[in-house]
Amino acid sequence: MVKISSSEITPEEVYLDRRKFMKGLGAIAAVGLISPSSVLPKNFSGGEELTSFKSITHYNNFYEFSTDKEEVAELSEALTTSPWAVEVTGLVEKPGKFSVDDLKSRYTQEERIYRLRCVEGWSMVIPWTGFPVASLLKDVQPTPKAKFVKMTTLMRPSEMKGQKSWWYEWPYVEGLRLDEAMNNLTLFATGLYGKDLPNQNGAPIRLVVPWKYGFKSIKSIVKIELVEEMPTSLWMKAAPSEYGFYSNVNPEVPHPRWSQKTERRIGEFRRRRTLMFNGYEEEVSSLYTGMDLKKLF
Ligand SMILES: Nc1nc2c(c(=O)[nH]1)N[C@H]1C(S)=C(S)[C@@H](COP(=O)(O)O)O[C@H]1N2
Ligand SMILES: [Mo]
Repeated sequence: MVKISSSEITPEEVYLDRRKFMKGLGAIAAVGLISPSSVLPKNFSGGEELTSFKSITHYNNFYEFSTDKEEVAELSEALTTSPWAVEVTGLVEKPGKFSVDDLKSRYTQEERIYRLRCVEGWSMVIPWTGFPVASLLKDVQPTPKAKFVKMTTLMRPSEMKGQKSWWYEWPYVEGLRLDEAMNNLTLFATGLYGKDLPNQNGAPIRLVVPWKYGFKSIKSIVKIELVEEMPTSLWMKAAPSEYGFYSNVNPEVPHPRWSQKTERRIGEFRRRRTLMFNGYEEEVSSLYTGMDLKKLF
């Protein structure tokens, strides 16, 4: 028998092996011995092939480190992610500061496979680990006045060299309408491929909103604020004619400088068609009834 040293096994292989194992458990669950939901990761990608761990962790947009996607992995090693606290504040009955360890033990960590569509026209399929944003929001109890959730990335130019650039108004800010944040798909990710979240992907905790362009999924969050008015994101300030608050994936609404009809799945050669709401129409379209979808961007 050929021995494989553990250093030759990629995280991807370990993960896929574990999933095979869990599928086995799923079969046992089907005969009623254990509950299937406790062992099978939820797949919201339509069974599409996962993007490789290598691509997910070496082709990154994280402007706090660099605007060069291939440089982010190495530069982000400088980030200290422990200890890390997330402050929840604003229009809530129960504000508080939560350590990431606390959040991870308080809320069951689920696996969710989502497509990620960047506004630049590329996409990936990523197996996240995390918990619904709704779980945390329910616990802090938003007051009736709260209409939006504003989220902020860490500000630490000593470790995030990109924050020395004057092009952007740091720190990175993003936001959702409260009902968007409460949607079942909206996730706080704390890991991917069954491992802790790599720094370049937004360690130790980042937002994932799979029906919106990737820039809405803010990384390395330190503050969550419930507010009455629509927050202004970093991208709305940087280029108001190009980036709006909603930014739902919509193949019919071109970016001012390029079409959004197609995308390149990382690892594939031919472009594929971009789907309305990135393929999550069934889950989220009711959030926007009565709104002009062409204007959302
Ligand atoms: N704080 C912060 N969050 C961010 C970004 C960023 O530059 N800074 N880039 C966004 C963009 S444009 C995309 S496409 C995704 C990329 O996530 P990934 O590197 O995990 O694939 O993160 C988003 N979140
Ligand atoms: Mo992006």
